[in-house]
Amino acid sequence: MATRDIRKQIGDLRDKIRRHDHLYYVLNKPAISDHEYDGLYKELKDLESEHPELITPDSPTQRVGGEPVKGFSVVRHIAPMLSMDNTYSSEEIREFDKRVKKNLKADSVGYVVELKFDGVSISLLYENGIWVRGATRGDGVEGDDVSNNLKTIRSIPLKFAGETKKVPRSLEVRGEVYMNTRSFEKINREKERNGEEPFANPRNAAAGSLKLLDPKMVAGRHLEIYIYGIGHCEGMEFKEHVEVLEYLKSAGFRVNPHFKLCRGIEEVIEYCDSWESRRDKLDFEIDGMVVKVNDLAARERLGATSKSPRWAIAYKFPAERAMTEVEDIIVQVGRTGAITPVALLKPVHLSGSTVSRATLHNFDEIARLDVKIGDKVYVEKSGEIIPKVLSVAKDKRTGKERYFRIPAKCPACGSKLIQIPEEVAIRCENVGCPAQIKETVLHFASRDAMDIEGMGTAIVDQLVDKGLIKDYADIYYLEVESVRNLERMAEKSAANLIAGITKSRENELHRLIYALGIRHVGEHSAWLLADNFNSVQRLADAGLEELVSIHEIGQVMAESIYNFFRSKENLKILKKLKDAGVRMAQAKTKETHGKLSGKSVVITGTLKSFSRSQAEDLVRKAGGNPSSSVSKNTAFLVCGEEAGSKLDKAKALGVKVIGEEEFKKMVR
Ligand code: 0OX
Repeated sequence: MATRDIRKQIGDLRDKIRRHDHLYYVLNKPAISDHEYDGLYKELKDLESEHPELITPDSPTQRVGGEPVKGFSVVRHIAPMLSMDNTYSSEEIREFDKRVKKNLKADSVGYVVELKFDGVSISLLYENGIWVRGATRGDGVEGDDVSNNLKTIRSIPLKFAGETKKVPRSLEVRGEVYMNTRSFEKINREKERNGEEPFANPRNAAAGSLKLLDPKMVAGRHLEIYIYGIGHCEGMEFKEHVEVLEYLKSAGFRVNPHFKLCRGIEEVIEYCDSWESRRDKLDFEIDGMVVKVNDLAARERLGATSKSPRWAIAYKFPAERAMTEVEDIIVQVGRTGAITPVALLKPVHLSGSTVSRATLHNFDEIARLDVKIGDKVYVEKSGEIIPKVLSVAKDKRTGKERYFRIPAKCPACGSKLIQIPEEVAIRCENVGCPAQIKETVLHFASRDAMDIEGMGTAIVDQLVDKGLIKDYADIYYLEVESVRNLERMAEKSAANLIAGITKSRENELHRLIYALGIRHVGEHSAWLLADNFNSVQRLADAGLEELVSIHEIGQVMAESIYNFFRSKENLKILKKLKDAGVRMAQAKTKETHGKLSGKSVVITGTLKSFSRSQAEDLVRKAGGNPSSSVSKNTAFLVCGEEAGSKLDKAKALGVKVIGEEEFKKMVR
């Protein structure tokens, strides 16, 4: 066949597949069987492998093409991704309306009310109707380029639908990636089977999946998306938000049908309220509604405050509550030996998942709530916070409820529990307590520490209970043979786990310092310690005075670090880590010092990883001068979330603006 014919055949097949993808993934109206679809796909795949020169990035076969990556590059959004003001009452919504009307000098304003999808905000960039890239919100100015992962979401068009009337030169589309309730539960069941920590909620599951480095794994997570607007647009004009939504729909994007153009604020409130009771009928989670001014010219006139646009507001639903019964109260032993009481509940459905335990924080809280075993209680779950017991329904008491007695002995090792003066917590002080070992190992392996995949509760429990490990250093001496026989451990997972452990030997020093589990040393302090000492040995040798001389290391933390390295037990574990080949040092970071030498740097907005003073300190360390006001002498502005007027001034003066990620790279 002539190349021209093959080109046409490939083009037709692609169009056909795109149309069926749209029918299936966007409109939920498949027109052919899976078998027929697979046939079309295979035909295209075969033709493309015979003619690889004809493969284009927008081909449906290129969705899961990317290989695993080491990390994501950072990209700058053309228009910043703004955040929204939140309200929790209809009164505040009425006040929002008053403000809008006053600013616009208008008697009535049309609002579009949408569902507020509880997922991960993303931005997709298209040029002339062809997919360019997709990125997370990040700090609003810059985000991670997660294109290969987003491409696995089949409802995201790689090319606008054929019938799209007009196509803009450049278009940034905004939406929310989410995981539906069924997929969320399925993935958590799988995670539990593999002995991994389940996700706390569908939002975390979606965020975690989007950050996976292997697109093939992301494809297996079945993420979905709803598109709710545009950021930047060049080469096309819109007058109203409803028109934008209609256009996006016509171009093939998945726009949720549940939005309403309301002609007054009372209609807005009514529509919002109607969804509060209907939300559980959806197969995904929403955490409220979004109210937006429909007229785009009016939006321009309203502009934005230092934090968010004046033309939109989120109406958040109150956290869901439910009543259930306390079947028992148990105590858990934490990493540091602190004992926490936990209520075991009769399972109850709450905010998209089943809740069967709730924290009671400490024994004072049990007394404050006056909660007994057998009580009916109200529980609440908001965001990723572990469910908590709000109050006891005392009118439902039958007289059969039992008091909970504070245990005298540790439930894990039987040691006597100790109440430390000035502390609310009761502690088990036995360093060999298996419950504490499990927690320290879990912390050591956790994502922000040594990041060892597969080292979840079910596996760690067995490793400790079977005596295969006595501390976290022992994990480096495990062999495939010894883990293969653990329950819920398939042949491949055993090899994967050992591979994960091996890989972690090379981790950066700050991860290791955080993983050691020194009391009071969080991620940021671990980072500072790594930067100042460059090796575990140097840190271990540091005296109290040297430790407190480091900015941000206070007396309490310094003592904790000092004591940690004076414990014979800990030194033994450190030696085992070293002998196992774990990287215990890093190259001196001095050469980066002076990178900002003599430069004036201004920081605005909220940064995710540092407080303002931490960030300024980093600037100083790199030789720069932190300043509080933007001028033409400012080298650059570091822009965090909810940036204020400094951002406007920097833009007006043409001062370079960078996001948090770029800043981190600069100062490290
Ligand atoms: C959502 C959602 C989020 C963006 C900045 C001002 C209006 N989570 O469902 N954001 C927006 O739009 C914002 N709309 C939504 N539906």
